[in-house]
Amino acid sequence: MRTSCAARVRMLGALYLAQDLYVPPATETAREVASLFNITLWIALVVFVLVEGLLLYMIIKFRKNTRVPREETHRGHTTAEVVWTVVPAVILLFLGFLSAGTLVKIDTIPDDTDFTVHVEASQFVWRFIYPDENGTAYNGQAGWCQENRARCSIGEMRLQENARVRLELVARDVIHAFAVPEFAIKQDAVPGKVHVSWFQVPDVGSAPVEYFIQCMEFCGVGHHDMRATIVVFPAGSQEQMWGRPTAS
Ligand SMILES: [Cu+2]
Repeated sequence: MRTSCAARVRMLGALYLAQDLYVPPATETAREVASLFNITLWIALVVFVLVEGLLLYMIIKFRKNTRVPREETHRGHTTAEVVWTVVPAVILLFLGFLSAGTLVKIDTIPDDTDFTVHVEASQFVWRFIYPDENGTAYNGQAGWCQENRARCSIGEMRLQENARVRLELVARDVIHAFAVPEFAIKQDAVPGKVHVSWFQVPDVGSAPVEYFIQCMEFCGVGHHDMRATIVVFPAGSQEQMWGRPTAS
């Protein structure tokens, strides 16, 4: 059978979209989130097939002009009502129980993070301010970036592999949301507040690896373009890390 050109284009489009939607998890936490997502998806799929299958069966069996014997119809059915209340409740409790550990892990900032990166969101850029050479975190001091030029970057967060990073997120104008799909983290940056988050940087081979940051709060006309990257450098490449020109 020959496949038409339009069908091939549609197939390629579907494959491209599917590939684009799938974000391979890069951290331990992201892998836990992905497995929770997969478990939820499979349960939802079974429920969907069951419910839609029953619906289709009912639509066909009790369609107009079908003479159904009176004894086959029901008005109220206690057992069925108990089953369709208890089963979803058990499923939800099971999923809640399963997710609780990961949720607490994501929301609890570990005491042993290696350093803090201050993340400033503004329409429509991400700015990253790192600790100074003594490891002192940015304290809001004016002129920090001018005095510590190498310790600030725009549009690119530079990190060494394997570091446990604490994030302090602030917004300068409107609400933004800092999201790294491959790390499964997403945290709002709200004007007037400091939100904290954390992640463990994955290991990379011998060359730097880039991960994608996207603002996930509709923050204005340039929202779609409010992207940045996390560049992870192999251990021991401090010079390469800070020798790069700052992206703008
Ligand atoms: Cu934004």
